[in-house]
Amino acid sequence: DPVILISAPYFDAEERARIEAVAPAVLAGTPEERSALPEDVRAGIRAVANKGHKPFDGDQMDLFPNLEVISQFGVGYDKIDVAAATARGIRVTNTPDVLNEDVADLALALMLGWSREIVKGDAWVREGTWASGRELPLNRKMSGAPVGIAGMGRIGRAIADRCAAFGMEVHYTSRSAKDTPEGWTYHGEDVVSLAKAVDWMVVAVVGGDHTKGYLSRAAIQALGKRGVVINIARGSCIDEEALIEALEAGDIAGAGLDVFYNEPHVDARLIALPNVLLQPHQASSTVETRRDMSIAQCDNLTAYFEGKPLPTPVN
Ligand code: 8YV
Repeated sequence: DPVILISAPYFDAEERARIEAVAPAVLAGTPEERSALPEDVRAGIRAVANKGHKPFDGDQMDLFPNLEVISQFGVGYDKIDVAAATARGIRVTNTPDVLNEDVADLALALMLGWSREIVKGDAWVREGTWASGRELPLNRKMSGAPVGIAGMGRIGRAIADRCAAFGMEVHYTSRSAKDTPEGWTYHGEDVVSLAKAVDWMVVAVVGGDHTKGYLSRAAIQALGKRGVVINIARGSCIDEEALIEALEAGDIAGAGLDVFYNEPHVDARLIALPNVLLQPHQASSTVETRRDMSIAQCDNLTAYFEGKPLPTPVN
């Protein structure tokens, strides 16, 4: 009988097989499918393997009276109601660290892709514009520019290290000052002060209620006309309405975004803007890292079933 609930439809065959190698599992990827499971099946469930960004709240937890652990595929767990889990004595785990490098790589790809107009340049060649004798219009230098990292956690640090390798002047906000190379400037939690100091703003704070709109309207305005906003965190971490208005008005220069408020449905105004580089929430989506995330998810499930300490607990 199943003891693990696979609570999202996004697992590929290999990831699912890895979960099923831990213990027998049943897939119910939506709230409707979960409520439709027979009561005795629900009572047998002790663990949830979750993935993606659909809410898993207290009501969902209550469908499974013997649920003890929720193992998230991903570092972010903002869609799991952790307070509700804790109140029910349910442990939550995530998959930190293994994705830091890929997420940082995508942040730099967005920065370089935006500044050097990689997408436009590709079309310039393919569509024959170059062959017809027209040069690509000049674009913008990234190396050496001042960059703000909003949130100097593990991913923020991986981004900052890459920016430093490009000779960029690093500024950051964070809950506490970090042990950094000399010359990096700490702005406390003052994201407006950070924005005033830089042209590039990379959002790398954790998602969740307490970081909703972290990059505020005031911070976006403080970035100024050369400002470029990069987001690899969560759509909720930016005041998206203020960002769109600033982009449309030319108050800032552009944006490179991997995450959105209402993803996968991206605001039509963003799609219409030429100065925005868009990606489909793919920062951790390499074969190598997704395998490591799957293993990390299952390591937490295995540890739980063997009564060992959970490798990466959240609560
Ligand atoms: C994944 C992510 O898209 O790790 C995260 O927090 O946002 C991404 O790596 C997601 O978690 C897949 O479940």
